[in-house]
Amino acid sequence: NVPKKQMAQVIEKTGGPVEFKEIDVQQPGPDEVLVNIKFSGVCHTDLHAVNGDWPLPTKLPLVGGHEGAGVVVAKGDLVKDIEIGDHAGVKWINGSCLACSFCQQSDEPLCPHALLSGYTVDGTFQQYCIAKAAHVARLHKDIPLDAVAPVLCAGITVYKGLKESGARPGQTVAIVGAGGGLGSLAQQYAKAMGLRVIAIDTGDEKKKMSLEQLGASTFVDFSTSKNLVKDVQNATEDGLGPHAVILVAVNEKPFQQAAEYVRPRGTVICIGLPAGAYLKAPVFETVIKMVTIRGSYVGNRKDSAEAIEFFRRGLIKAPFKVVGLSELESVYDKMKAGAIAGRYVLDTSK
Ligand code: 8ID
Ligand code: ZN
Ligand code: ZN
Repeated sequence: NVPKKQMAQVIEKTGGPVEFKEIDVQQPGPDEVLVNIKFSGVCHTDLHAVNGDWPLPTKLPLVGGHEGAGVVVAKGDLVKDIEIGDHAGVKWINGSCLACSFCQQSDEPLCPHALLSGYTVDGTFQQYCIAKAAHVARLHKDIPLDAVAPVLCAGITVYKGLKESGARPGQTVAIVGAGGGLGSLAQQYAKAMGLRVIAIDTGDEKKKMSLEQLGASTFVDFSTSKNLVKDVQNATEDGLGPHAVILVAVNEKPFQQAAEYVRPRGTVICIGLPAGAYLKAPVFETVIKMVTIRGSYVGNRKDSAEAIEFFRRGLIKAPFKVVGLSELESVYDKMKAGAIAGRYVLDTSK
């Protein structure tokens, strides 16, 4: 018995504010499921959506959110492989056409018809959310729904980014923005993959979390370091720099520094999406060091399943704080201030 009405966080116009209010529960279409969202992570992407930071417009009015974990409560006639009562995750990729050349080669994030949760379709900052059945993440019932929520965007994205970097066990990866949502999970995935981690971020809380909880071997504070390039390179055994750099900061500056400290033959993976930012790298060093610079965008369904399986096996433990769905605005305020170590997760019952 699905209710007709529910609570949601809605923006009516770009720039906000978010309003906590009652809205209708929607019915799933033939190839869709309706998921009773129990917990949803808050990703910096949700704040970019409110602010209108990117050259891609959102739907309006908009229910944000794309790290939703919950229970399937209704499904369309065509949905055969997921049952009511099953646990499921609503991800950033809400659906894709499954027919274009990108979908055919399992690059669903590149599908020109991809639906984006909490951006081009309503997302997980509501109690009942619709997603295409083909794309919802299947969650074992032994997985806690609060802790897995951040894995559904942050986890999948950094797991994919680490794979794209080509870094191998025993090598060193620098994670830039290491204390945030994506960064804290990136440290744990990197560790689970047998990589050494240099964490780059700022402040004592993020430093302590990185070194004591997440397994970083070194923390470099970007706001107090006198020479960031040297400090990062000196954190590697031979002083030649990390084999890979994972950029998850929401700031243009590090996107212009990474190619300078990455190791010869190293790879820079761009994931963070600061508004209006440009990549910059010295041509001379990039050429003679044979540096690779590439973008990485969420992950496909297989990447998602793999990232969730790492979590289910107990390899990924990243700190998160739970507050009510009604408190989203205050989470955005902390996020704007860069004051969140790890992730906030919203409990949709509060
Ligand atoms: O698929 C993708 N490419 C994808 C998926 C999900 C999220 C991309 N993103 C993007 C988001 O849209 C956002 O732009 O990744 C970025 C990071 O998201 P997040 O982890 O959810 O943001 P956060 O929790 O606010 O963490 C950002 C961290 O960056 C640090 C901050 O201190 C914070 O801990 N940071 C900043 I701002 N400037 C820095 C700098 N110069 C920095 N860390 C190091 N050096
Ligand atoms: Zn996200
Ligand atoms: Zn497609």
